[in-house]
Amino acid sequence: MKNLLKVSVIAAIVSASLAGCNQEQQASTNSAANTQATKTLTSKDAEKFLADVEKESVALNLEGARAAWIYANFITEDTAALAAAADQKSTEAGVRFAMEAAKFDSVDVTADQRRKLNILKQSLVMPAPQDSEKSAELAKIGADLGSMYGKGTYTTEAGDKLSLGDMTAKMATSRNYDELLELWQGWRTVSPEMKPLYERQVELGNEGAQGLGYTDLGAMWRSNYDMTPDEFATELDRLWGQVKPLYDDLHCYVRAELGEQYGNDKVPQDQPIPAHLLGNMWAQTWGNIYDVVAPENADPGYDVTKQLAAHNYSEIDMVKGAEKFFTSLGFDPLPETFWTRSLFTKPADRDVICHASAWDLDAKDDIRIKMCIQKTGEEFSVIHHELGHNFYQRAYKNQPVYYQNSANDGFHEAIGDTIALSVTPKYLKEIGLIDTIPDESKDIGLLMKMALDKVAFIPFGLLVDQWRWKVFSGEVTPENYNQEWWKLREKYQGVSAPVDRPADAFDPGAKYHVPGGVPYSRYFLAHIQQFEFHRALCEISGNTDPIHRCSIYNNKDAGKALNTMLEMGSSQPWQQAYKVLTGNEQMDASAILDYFAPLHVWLKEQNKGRQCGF
Ligand code: X8Z
Ligand code: ZN
Repeated sequence: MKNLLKVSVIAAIVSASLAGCNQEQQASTNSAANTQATKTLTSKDAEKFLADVEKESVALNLEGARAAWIYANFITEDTAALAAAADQKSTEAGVRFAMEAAKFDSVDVTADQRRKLNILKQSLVMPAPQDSEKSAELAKIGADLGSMYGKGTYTTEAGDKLSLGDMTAKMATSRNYDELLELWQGWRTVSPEMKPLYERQVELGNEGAQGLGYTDLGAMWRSNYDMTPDEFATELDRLWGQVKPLYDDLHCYVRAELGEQYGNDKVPQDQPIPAHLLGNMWAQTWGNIYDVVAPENADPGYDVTKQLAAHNYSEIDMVKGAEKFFTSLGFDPLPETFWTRSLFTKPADRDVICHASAWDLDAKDDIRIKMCIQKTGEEFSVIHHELGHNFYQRAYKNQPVYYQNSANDGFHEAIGDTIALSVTPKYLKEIGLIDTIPDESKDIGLLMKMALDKVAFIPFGLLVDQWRWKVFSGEVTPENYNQEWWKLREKYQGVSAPVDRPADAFDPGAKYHVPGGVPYSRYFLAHIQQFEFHRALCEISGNTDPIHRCSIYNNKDAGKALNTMLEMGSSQPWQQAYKVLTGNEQMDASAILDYFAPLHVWLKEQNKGRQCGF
């Protein structure tokens, strides 16, 4: 339940990880206590240890994944207790494996063994202290936080009881300032009660990470990228620095348009944008306000949500549509069990965790998604996103269990999005969802819609973990959780709380991944990577259109190249996997900047004479 991809001991052990030879970690975990033991250990011992762990993990994985699946599909006190018990068992095993793995730090082992040992040491997402009472407490907190979020509702002043899905749908289309404000504040009433649990989770998670030799849990999370934790933080800053000028121009233009819509008294033109006006509960993607900011004369003239309705698409039709894209590239169709075991719609009679996720129960072929699908263009993209996880899981299933993971966690998040970048007008016409392809004069509209989702997301993708890293390191203490959250929201996104927040507010808790304990930098990375993957695949497919009009649909060469990277799993440092597809060993924002270059020119022109910045 903690993990969106694989909810199991391997989730706990491997899923957030990229194995790497992180010397710093090796040294720090090589405590005096185990120096004696390391003298007598050999590579042969490592081989046996790794084989034993592999066996134990496979069994624990299936058990944990099943418990987590049932819980997430049917939230009750009982299922939460069962899931917590399974999670405790997995986490305790993970901690034990990590401690044992550290005993091989000074042993001369093969490169492959070293990689596997490092994976064991680095990749617990929420490590427990070595104390069974505390590990039980930590597991229970995780389940309780998940339940609070999953069951959260808000009853409006008019008396309607709304789920997050209901509120999300309303915020996408409402242009009523007060109604939006009520929904925005309403959802944030679910999180204050999470705060004491979250504080305790931070304490226990830190204690667990420190027991494994890390300074704190944030450092442990940052150690999964085949570079030192500090290098990783610097890398994120570098990438953000590349994108920021484009973001700033988008922000400036959108703020001006919102000023026209709601009045400059409500949207002051020299301040951050009120967070409830951007069409999304967290202001993380802005595509839903495309109609408010659409460029005059450049509107492509179709709306995927309306086209899905016009063609009577059901939720399953949407999933079948997304599957077809993958099979058109040469991937095998999803197994029959995917269709019978997945959850596609919100059940009327029970609480479920609606936040979309993709699962791999057995590392064979029992892959599923769990999603309360809404019939919108936005959700059509999310379905592609989820299936990207499933096709990745299937591609690496023949790797040893240690490597059954993406090259780094950004890759897992980027694959489905990469495919969704190929959902272009040409493709929509090909599958019969639209009748005519808008001509080039409409490109700015197309790019604007895409930028509202992709470019707007990037600072949000960065700040969630900037906040958590400060919380984990103790730089930010519980009294300041909420103020710091808004400080970062203003600094990176230029978005502010529309009203003073109550003293007990815990607004980070209103975002799934915080109570869910899911690291978030992965989405930031994915938004950079997916444009590099798209550019590379388009080149392979022989595309001659501008990159934003390229669709790799039906192109088997592109599918083959993609699969070559996917089937590597995490068997190599991510840089190697990256190179296989893009030719580069370093992430770079030039692909996203090239993609949006025509829009950026246009935005600069629109912003002439405006006072940008926040
Ligand atoms: O959580 C998700 C996916 C599941 S891994 C639906 N995403 C992030 C979010 O919703 O906040 C996808 C993009 C960002
Ligand atoms: Zn995802």
